Amino acid sequence: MKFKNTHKDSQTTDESIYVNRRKLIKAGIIGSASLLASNSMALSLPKATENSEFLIDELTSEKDATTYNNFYEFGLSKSDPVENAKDFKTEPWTVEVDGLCENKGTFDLEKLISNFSLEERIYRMRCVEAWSMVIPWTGFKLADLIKYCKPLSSAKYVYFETLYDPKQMPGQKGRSIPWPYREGLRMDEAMNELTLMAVGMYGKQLPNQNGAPLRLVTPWKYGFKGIKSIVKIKFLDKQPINSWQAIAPQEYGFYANVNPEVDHPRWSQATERRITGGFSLFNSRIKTQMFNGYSDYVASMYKGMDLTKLY
Ligand SMILES: Nc1nc2c(c(=O)[nH]1)N[C@H]1C(S)=C(S)[C@@H](COP(=O)(O)O)O[C@H]1N2
Ligand SMILES: [Mo]
Repeated sequence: MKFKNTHKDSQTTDESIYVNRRKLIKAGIIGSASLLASNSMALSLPKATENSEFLIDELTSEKDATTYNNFYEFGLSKSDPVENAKDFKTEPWTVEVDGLCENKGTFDLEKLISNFSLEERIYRMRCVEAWSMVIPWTGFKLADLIKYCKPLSSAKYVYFETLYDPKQMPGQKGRSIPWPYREGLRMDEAMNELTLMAVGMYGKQLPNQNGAPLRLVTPWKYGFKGIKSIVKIKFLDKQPINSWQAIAPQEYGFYANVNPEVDHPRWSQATERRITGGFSLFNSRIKTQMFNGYSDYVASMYKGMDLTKLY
């Protein structure tokens, strides 16, 4: 897949420091880079400012972020996806848009992406299993895709599905999850400026094990909301049920907002093990923040909701 160059800046910088557009910078959501259109994909990043007040947490090493994965379609252990997704075919790729919208159809991903501007953003990512990473994603805003689809006013939720192809995805031969993997967002969550459709990470095309060629990124929610290898997007008037909710509704809800005050029935969510890289895989335990530290961007969407019930 080729990416369109959507950004004027074209300086490169060290991976550990990035500076971004003013607004997102404030929340430590850094990024705004571009991918250059060329035969071999290349990424250009805005130049970082030394001693910037905007520096955020240390990035997780690319190696850890791409070899320690949950992607049950390729196996249940964290080391399975990198092994078993090697030959996964992500080109050509189509995305079906269906449900309560005007612009329905089956779209070629490469053409679809050319309608949107790509940017790079560094997000803290928190898995429900209480480990976390800091990852530089490249993607476009889901809001842009939604506008492109022209949803009807009756559309209240956006629903996503992963590819179902047991020949390529050996995990789908088992019944660990009701396949295909399913997720959903309320329309305001989907339109939130933090919500990205990622096509790359660490300045490169998404590796298969991280959800190539297109996956969802919602950094204020637990990792399982970040549905990978998306083939279908549907606009609904009713709240869908996601895969983990279907398996264990007492453990996994629809919202899946990171919340240190609401424990998982089997473990605490108050702290997390931050994976940065270096000598040991889990090198520090830190306090988990409400909405994973993104309250300024998302808390208003949940005003008046009982988050202990609507977890
Ligand atoms: N289709 C699909 N998407 C998925 C999963 C999965 O098993 N299948 N696992 C989820 C979970 S639990 C996590 S923590 C993230 C991990 O994303 P990463 O590999 O980029 O860290 O993917 C999410 N998306
Ligand atoms: Mo997860």
